Amino acid sequence: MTTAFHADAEIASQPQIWRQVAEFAPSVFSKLPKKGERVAVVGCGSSWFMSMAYASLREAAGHGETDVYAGSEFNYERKYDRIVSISRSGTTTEIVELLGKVKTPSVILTAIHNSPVEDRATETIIMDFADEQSVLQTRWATAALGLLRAHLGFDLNSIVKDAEEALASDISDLVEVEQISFLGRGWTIGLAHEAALKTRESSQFWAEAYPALDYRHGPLSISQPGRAVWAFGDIPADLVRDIKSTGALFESSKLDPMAHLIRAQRVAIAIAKKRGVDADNPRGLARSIILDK
Ligand code: F1P
Repeated sequence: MTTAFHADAEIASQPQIWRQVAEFAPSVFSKLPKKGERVAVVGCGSSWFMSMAYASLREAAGHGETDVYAGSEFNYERKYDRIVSISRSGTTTEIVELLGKVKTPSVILTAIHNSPVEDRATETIIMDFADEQSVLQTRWATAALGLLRAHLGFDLNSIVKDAEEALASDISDLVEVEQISFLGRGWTIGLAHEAALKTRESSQFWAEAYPALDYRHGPLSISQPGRAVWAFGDIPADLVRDIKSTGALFESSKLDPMAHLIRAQRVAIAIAKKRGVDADNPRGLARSIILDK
């Protein structure tokens, strides 16, 4: 299948979307957690993985303790000053229910106006310009994380060039492998999970994700020629050596890790095309998971 997917155009639009996010971000900074607040970040699927990345970055930046939960696994016994939730659709059942139950001040980051989450959250940030036609989340995920990075003081405009480079780079070797394990450290662990989810969703392809140093605790056994290990951000030289000695293709990059994720999105779509799978409509997935009660 060589047809273009909505996801192709959405992935390619990321440099432009990141510029828009950089311009939009200061207008909503007052809705986001203050320095020193104890925060929980929640989301499902891609929105959970972006939550993971943000939580790690926020705490590392000295903004305060920041926990992260999949929407279904929130710990209602813990006390937080604020809940940050991410949901492109604004209709995901776990997030709607969670925000309906808690009394904690909350802010929802969504792409949709007048959604059920908006009624339940204290504050709403709507980035409709980053919404997507594909069921697959690509630019929404990086726009959401980009906004939160901007609030932590990061200049998104400084990595637009990296995004352009990731879009123009050669991915042909990676499209030929039979399996990919994605690795990260700190905030890039969320990116590794997102990259693995992307390849599973879009092309029903075998991909996994681990904190880099944990990869040696067993998962390394699946590494071999014809498979790939993909690191987001820096990983220790001795781990790179151990990975390379298995004969697997090793991918790493000097690009900003969020821009490096664009390469993984492209690989995911290219594999879908190679396998004749409809990347815009992943098997068994809807744009939003709304559970029957
Ligand atoms: C979360 C999510 C996505 C997934 C699919 C279904 O959606 O699980 O990660 O790719 O689109 O929903 P949302 O809460 O961000 O709308």
